[in-house]
Amino acid sequence: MAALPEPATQSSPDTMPPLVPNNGHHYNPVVTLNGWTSPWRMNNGVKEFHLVAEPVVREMAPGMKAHLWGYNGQSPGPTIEVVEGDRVRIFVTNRLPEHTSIHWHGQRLPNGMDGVAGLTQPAIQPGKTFVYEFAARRPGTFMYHPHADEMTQMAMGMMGFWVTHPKARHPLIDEVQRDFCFLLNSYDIDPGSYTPKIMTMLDFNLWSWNSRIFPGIDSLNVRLHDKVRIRIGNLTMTNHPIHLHGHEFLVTGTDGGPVPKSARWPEVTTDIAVGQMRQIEFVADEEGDWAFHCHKSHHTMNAMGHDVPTLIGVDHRSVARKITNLIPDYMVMGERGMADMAEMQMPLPDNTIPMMTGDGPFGSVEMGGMFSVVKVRKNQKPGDYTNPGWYRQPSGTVAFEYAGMMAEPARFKSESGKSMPLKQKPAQELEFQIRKPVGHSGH
Ligand SMILES: [Cu+2]
Repeated sequence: MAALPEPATQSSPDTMPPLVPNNGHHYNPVVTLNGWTSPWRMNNGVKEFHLVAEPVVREMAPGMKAHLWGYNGQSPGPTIEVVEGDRVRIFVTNRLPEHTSIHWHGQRLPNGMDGVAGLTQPAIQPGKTFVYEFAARRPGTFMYHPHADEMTQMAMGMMGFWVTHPKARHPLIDEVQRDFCFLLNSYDIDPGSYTPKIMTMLDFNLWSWNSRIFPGIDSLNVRLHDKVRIRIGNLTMTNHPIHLHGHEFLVTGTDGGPVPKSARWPEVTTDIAVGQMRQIEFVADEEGDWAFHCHKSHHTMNAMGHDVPTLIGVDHRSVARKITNLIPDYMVMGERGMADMAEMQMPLPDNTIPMMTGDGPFGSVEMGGMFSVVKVRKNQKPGDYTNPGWYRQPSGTVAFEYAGMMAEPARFKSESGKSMPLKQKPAQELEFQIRKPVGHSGH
């Protein structure tokens, strides 16, 4: 047992079933969205894990692969799941071309185990293995990531989730039937290329959950009336207001610990700032396919250019005719909005997916990025996480097209200005003609 534990690797980007503990304290294990939990071995009462930092190929969605850095074959790395009070030993082997370290975000631990290269330990050089060892003192929701060349290594996908279950019934940690977790991360990968641009600071083009983008993100499948917990950590460079349809939830915990019951309030959207984690909980008591997504509308899009002019209302048919003479494949788009993007068959470069896509039972969902669906079903068996397919709404409960007579709309006549009435009547409406200046002295 003195030797290193065999590192487990995962080649599939699918959501793996929960890892039910076969030794130690029993708990309801988490399900990592499009991820997995690391197995461990017991060694004289210590839970031993082996993480290998290495280059990986991550399928971000069917049809798009990224060359990332991660742990044990995937980005993010495996979820580490332990119980409060467990003594944990983690071997970290570095197979990257540069040095690294791992910081255990949110943990109470001896200072020298905090993983800040240069500050609390020497960096782990390529080819070397370091050992971290501490007790999981506090139950809750945590994450891990490098604290060495952090900008590069996080932009390349190095991160993972950590859950510490309470060792006994905890007054602030409820038992739940479903416990999901995932990290918010983002990449800047030009269409047709494979490696993230690590110098990007804000204008990322792929907004992902566990390095997956819609329609590559699995649905969260639960049974009607299940109590559901979803744990989310943000390792991007901006905040994400995460929004659930059809239910209200409580924020029951953060990476700082469980929230006192008196301090919880209902939400349908919770903002998760950079470096924060949120635990949300709700009773899934409405059957259906409920959208679950970041509420920043640009974060539910896939690779797109942002420096494109708005063309709504512009008639550019005559321009298009001239361009088509030069570029026969040229397509007019954007005149009526961008929804055409979801359906158009424009040739894409290899290794990218459309900006907005995803076929639902009623047509294109016109989404990408940070979007998934919580599927609540009466017939979902306890412990069954398989996808039940599309929800079939009872007849008469789906929005439908009005086929009656159209009345002339009654226009509301403005009566504004009563609270602070103007002294004089407003000036007559004027029509302006704007001429742009020509050169320095022109008007
Ligand atoms: Cu977002």
